[in-house]
Amino acid sequence: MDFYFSPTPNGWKIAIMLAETGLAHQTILVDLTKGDQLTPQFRAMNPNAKIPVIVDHEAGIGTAPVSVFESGAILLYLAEKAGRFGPITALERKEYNEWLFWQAANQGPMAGQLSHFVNYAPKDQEYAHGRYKGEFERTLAVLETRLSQRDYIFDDYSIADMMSFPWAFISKPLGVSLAPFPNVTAWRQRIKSRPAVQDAINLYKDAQFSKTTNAQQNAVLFNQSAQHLMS
Ligand SMILES: N[C@@H](CCC(=O)N[C@@H](CS)C(=O)NCC(=O)O)C(=O)O
Repeated sequence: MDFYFSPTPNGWKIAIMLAETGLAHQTILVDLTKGDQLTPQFRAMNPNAKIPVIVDHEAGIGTAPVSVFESGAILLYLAEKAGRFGPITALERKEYNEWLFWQAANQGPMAGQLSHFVNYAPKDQEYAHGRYKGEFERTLAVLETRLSQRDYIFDDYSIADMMSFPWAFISKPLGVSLAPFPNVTAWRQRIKSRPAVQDAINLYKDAQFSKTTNAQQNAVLFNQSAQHLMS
């Protein structure tokens, strides 16, 4: 498999799963600040022009190679391929879909916008910053309640945890304390201490872009419009 990756929360989700399962793959570093994700070749794999993407050269469904985009879809695909960390029964599939969709539609976008206003946007935007901080904290409260009765989102560690861990992992640099969320704090620590998770969050760590990205890089990452996806 080819794994198109950048050391970001969405990249880590898949890096964790690949490290946990040991599925054979090569990691291809995508330089988001240079716009590698906007090329026609990349957009043929992911029309949304974002990492993560995998290309499976030994696909069990369809004709290989098969490309998969969206982290939740990739995690489900890999769980089925590995026969681990995913749903088995129809009822479990329903529950996994709920938590994977929840992350992709709620925690991820709210944390991503908070990160934008903390790290990259001009500083005088209190309303937007407060709005996304509150929304991110709201998603932490959802996890806090869920984790009050169990160690993981389901009974055992699974792709649902891999999906939601990365943004909780970096809550402090986002300016959000986990102190009001003791169950999330313990869950975060439980996951962080796994050797596979350590390997994943250290993967290409030096390639992480920082808040000092320059104006040209910001133009690639933060001033996209329809024209970037239609040429
Ligand atoms: N919903 C997508 C989000 C993917 C995403 O936002 N990826 C970011 C990195 S964390 C990206 O590739 N950004 C590049 C860009 O926006 O140009 C998923 O879960 O896979």
